[in-house]
Amino acid sequence: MSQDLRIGVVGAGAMGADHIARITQRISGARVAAIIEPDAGRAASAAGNAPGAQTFTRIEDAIAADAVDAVLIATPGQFHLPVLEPALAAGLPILCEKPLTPDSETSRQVLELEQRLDRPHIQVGFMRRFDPEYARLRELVASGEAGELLMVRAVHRNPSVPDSYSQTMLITDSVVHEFDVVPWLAGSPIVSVEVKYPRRNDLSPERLREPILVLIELENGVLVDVEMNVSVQFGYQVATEAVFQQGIARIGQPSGLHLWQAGRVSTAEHVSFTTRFATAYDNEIQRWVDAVRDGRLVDGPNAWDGYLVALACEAGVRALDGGVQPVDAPARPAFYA
Ligand code: ISE
Repeated sequence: MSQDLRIGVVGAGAMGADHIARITQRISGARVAAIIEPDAGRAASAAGNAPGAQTFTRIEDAIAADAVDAVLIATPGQFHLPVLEPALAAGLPILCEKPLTPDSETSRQVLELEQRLDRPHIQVGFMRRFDPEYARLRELVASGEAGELLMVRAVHRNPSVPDSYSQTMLITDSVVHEFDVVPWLAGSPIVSVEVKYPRRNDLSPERLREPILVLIELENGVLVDVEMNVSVQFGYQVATEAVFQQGIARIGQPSGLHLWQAGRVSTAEHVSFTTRFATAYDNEIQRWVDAVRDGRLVDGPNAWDGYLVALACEAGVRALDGGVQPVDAPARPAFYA
């Protein structure tokens, strides 16, 4: 492909606007050709960051106008299916922000539609796989340099959450990332999920019972504990400690500048995932664009990975009410190997 890839970005909320600015300013080989957003104000303000982009209110219209070569879906999860269906029917490559869809049944429908095409067309936006520290940790696990991986201790801390954030979103909007990245790091699928409740943070919004401790068991016996905490107040922190036979590896904590000054040591910390994972998002989008341009279409988590995460989320939501909840995943079809 000699011309820039023409991307249609669907949804110009916070994440969509961030991707529009990223594609325009930092990604090579692609441009935002269309912004698909029903809210005219949002569309206009995002278009300010995408010179030459057309605006549409429906993906079908952008496809009919032959305005796009590929689609980046950045709407909330419940709006993904109505965009995935026409984009797949048009045979367009897709980068779909997490989650693929909000439940395993609709994710399965997406898999069926995608398998009518010659090869996978959907990449799912689990950006942590593109974070350099996570990538390094994965290499360490795979190399065996520190021996076998035994357990993983993870923290996932948000300063606060919006009013729309509900109890189940602790799992479906937040731990969803660990459900993708942990099996990828450890090279083994999730077999069960359990949730424990420590003392509640009185500073949490009244509707939330949190923090929570999520225990994830992998098929290879590795046990993962995730502190999911969305009222931590001080900043945004995603960190992992991996315990090996012969060593300990830690990533993500702290993630900012260390400053020794005036008799104090201080470290800057992120306050949002958009800055904490800025490099990961840049890498993710550049690698997707490169893959689409050279015909591979996907370079990262695919729709089957998105489906596995949907199954884990359903177990996680059940686990909010107690018990060890199994995750029964079917074998990966050859189409998604
Ligand atoms: C948000 O939607 C994200 O995807 C962030 O990565 C995560 O840390 C946060 O908890 C979610 O609400």
